[in-house]
Amino acid sequence: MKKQLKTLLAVALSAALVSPVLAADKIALVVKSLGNGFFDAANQGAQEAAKELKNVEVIYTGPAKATAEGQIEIVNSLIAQKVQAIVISANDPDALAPSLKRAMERGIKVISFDSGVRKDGRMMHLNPSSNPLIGKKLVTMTQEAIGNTGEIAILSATAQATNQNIWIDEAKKVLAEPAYKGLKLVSVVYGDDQTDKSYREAQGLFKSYPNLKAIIAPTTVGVAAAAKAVQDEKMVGKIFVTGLGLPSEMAGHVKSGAVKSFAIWNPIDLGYSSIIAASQFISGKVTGKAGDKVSLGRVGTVTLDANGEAAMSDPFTYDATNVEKFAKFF
Ligand code: RAM
Repeated sequence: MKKQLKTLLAVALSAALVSPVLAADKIALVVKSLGNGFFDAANQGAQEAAKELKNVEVIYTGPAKATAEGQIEIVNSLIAQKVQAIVISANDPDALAPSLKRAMERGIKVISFDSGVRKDGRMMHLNPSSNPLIGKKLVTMTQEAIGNTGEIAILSATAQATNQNIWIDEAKKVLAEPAYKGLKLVSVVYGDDQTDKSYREAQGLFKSYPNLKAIIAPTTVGVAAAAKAVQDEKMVGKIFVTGLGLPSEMAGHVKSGAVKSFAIWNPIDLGYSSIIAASQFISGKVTGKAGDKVSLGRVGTVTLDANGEAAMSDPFTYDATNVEKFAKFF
């Protein structure tokens, strides 16, 4: 009896000692909005990273609409839940900073990915690709579709989106180069990463600019909606759509001729890498200072610059020759 009690006590004690160690680290993946195929693909990669890391649980969350207010509410509740890390694609570079700072003061590791938070609101930002390269790509794809002259418009996501605003600025720099002087940017409109609003904004552009030749949409939601509007309004061949899209959502639009080419990086790898990066902060391997080498697992390693940022690979271009093949993946 005594022996049995001893064994029982020993088991209970070791369970008590071991269980805190076994409790999984909670990493929240906070996206701009739910229902966006791009973020669903990123989450697929994030869950893959969780499996690989073993003792990690990824909580996929985001507001219904792409607003900073919705994300702030979520961040506040994640602080209360005492997650170990927050990985966020921000709807605004500044508005999220105060609540994310509070999270960091409480010991939560914060990194941004895809769409950044300003430097004091996170420990690292992971760009999917080089921003100047994305700006250049958007313009060269437009030129390949319509030639050297014509009116063009941009259909973006939300007006405060960090990533789209940087890419638009980079595209404008390229458009200012002599080689592109025939491409006239007539308007920038915002579909807020909502399909119906993006569709209506595209229709608005057709009406306001009868000579419009191209729409550049640096958002997966906007580019698919604009291409559908071109098809529905029988504008195929008159107005071309290009931008950043998912092969799975764009294959039909390439087939219809509304889109000649578009680009994107691998969103699964982006989600995977962001979670692996966050785990490096949780374990204390990196702190986010310039020169830190952050492992992205099977994707490689990146080095943080003076701004605490790093970029992954070049965007990949899709057209009629390869879009079907990749549509299976994302
Ligand atoms: C949309 C989102 C996301 C962006 C992609 C290209 O899904 O706005 O932030 O990276 O498009």
